[in-house]
Amino acid sequence: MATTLITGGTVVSATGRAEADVLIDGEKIVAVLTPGSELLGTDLAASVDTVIDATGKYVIPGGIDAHTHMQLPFGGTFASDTFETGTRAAAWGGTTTIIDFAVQTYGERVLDGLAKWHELAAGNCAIDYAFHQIVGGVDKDSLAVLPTLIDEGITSFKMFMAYPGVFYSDDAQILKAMQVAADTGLLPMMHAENGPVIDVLAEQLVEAGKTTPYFHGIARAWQAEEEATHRAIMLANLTGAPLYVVHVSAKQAVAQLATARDAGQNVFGETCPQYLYLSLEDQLGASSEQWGDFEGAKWVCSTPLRSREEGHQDHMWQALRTNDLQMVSTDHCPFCMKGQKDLGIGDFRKIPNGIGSVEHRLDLMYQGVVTGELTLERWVELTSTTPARMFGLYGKKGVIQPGADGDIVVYDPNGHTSIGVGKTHHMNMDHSAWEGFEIDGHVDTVISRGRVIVDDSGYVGNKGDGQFVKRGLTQYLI
Ligand code: DUC
Ligand code: ZN
Ligand code: ZN
Repeated sequence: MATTLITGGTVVSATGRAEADVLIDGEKIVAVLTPGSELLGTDLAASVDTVIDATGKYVIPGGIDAHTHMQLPFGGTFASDTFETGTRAAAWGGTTTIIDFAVQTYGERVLDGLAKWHELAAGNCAIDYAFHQIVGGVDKDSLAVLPTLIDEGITSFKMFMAYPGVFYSDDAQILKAMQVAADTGLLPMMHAENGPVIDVLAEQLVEAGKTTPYFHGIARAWQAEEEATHRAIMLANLTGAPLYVVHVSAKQAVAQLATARDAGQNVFGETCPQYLYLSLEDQLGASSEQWGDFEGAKWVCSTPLRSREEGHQDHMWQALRTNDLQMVSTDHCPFCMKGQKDLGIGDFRKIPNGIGSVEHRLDLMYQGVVTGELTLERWVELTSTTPARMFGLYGKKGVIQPGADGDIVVYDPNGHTSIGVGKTHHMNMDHSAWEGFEIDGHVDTVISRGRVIVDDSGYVGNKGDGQFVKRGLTQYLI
């Protein structure tokens, strides 16, 4: 088994940092050593297969992106990253595990949807992967099958309060599924937006001739997010189930989560880089020579980008500091402008919803360290350690300690990353939602289960290196 020693770096965890050398044997971390330690011999470097010099750099646990949608069927098309292209892009950006959403569409059986997802991913991934289950039809069959998912290593499932006629669940369905969660330990995840209300507002806007991407953000008002978040919290409270709210973007929704958490309820929230950096005014309202006022379609996602004037972005950063929000995932759901997003020219309701970010999450969040929004430790906690604990991977993933997988990123705080098509961009999309973003740091080396998959020469891994990981129950409950 090959051995690798990472020397001279600063190992950063969720709780602190220290100068330390990390020894990997085969796929596992076997030692974290004080520099100069002779515990394993007087010249350890001479006895290992590979030495990685991390002097002046941070050594962090590989990123875990707990919210991706490779190949998601949506809006009459499919998310443009396959498991192959999407996980390779993730690797470039220092993410060594994704948790993707297996999809049960309405009328389909959950286990058939899950089998399809295994088929799509198996043998194609550059990094390890796990699944949540989307339940697009809460019915007798899906309620009966949900508990059996735990043995499959799928310990969380997502429901939608939005998208009537597509993935939507009504309150009665949500209540029943949450009862199952309360009984079994499954973690329900919620897309919390009041879909029926949004659909009426969207229809009224389009009828009034307000059809550009900007109005996607107007139709998906923060009140619809706050109301649904509150309702989901109440249903969880009633049933005793925990609750994880995905892609929180409205400050009022954060307040709902914070109130419930202060009262001792097991509710959690993630946000995404787009809700920290981008806005209704600047992106959804953008125009360009190529696309005119359809330019904003690049940033059509749901929940939507919120108004900067209303202060949502600053509030999201604050909530990450105070742990009112616990994690940052991407909701990676890429669509090209040509042939996909352009389906919605003349009617924003037909724009496939989603932004591609899986490659850039670690960098974008590191920039928050540079600008003073986050500490280094909180960066690691938000992007790796809490995702591992939240979704039953901790110990194997999310931490640099003996026994854990050798999933490690060497990050250079003196490096630089320019994001954009033709620069740093490996996702299968014809544009970047992050074009022009400059990061004062750089992913230098990425190691996945002991194997270097990204180094100075670029991506050096192979399709199929990544394995399916069975997850345990959440390790994050109060
Ligand atoms: N939101 C998105 O932006 N895309 C896919 C599904 C979702 O909930
Ligand atoms: Zn969603
Ligand atoms: Zn999503």
